[in-house]
Amino acid sequence: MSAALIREPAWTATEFEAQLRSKGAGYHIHHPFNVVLNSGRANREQIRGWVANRFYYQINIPLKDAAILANCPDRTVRREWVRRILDHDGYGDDPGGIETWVRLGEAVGLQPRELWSLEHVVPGVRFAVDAYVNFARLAPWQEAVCASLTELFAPQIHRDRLANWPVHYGWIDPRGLEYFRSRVALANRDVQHGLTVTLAYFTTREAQQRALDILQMKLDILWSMLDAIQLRYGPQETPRG
Ligand code: AHQ
Repeated sequence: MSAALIREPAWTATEFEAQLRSKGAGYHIHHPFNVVLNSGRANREQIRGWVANRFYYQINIPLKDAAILANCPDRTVRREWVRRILDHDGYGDDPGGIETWVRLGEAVGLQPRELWSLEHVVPGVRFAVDAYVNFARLAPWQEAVCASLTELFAPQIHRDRLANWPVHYGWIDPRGLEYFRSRVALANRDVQHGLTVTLAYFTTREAQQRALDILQMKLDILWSMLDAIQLRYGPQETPRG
């Protein structure tokens, strides 16, 4: 951290949020593999590979969120944060997001046993996801909350899939896309809470820079997952832009 930052005044909440949102330029919506996926140029093996590898991320989100709960002494925050675990693991009659992702797997031709075997998960994806869970276990809970703010940019990526996959991938049963449908509203709810915690906790210019660095780390986690998936499944040469 540069000594100069210590003397800089803190950003206002509005400016700090704008700085966080500006990191969206590095979101994995712009990754060449995602561009190929959403422009209809992915083949079935690439789509199955993406679904099977992202499954490892999905089943680890509740572990990450449970780590945040375990580190968080604030009941008011926990009451809100616990909903994220239930969203993925399910609750009562709601099967949850992990089960909905298994439906996505079936829609692209992956049987539940194959998905749950994790046999297709490539080392780079496992490493990136484990890094995220371990960060949440070891960092102050507010820093792990800040890392979840990549979801500021998630509604658009889900809307893109809902708009493009039925057009380009007629072989995928549209009912399999329910997970993306469910996340648009849930991501918007999640980030309102995550932003409130982040804007309240990182209050000096130095701390605000730390928040931007944490968000960049999480962007790198998502980006490196697609790097590893593309290395395994291609395409080797991706079109510019
Ligand atoms: O489906 C996603 C999800 O449940 C979450 C939780 C959140 C977090 O706590 O880090 N991030 C996240 C994301 C999900 N989907 C990703 C996608 O591209 O479908 C995006 C990802 C994120 O932006 O962090």
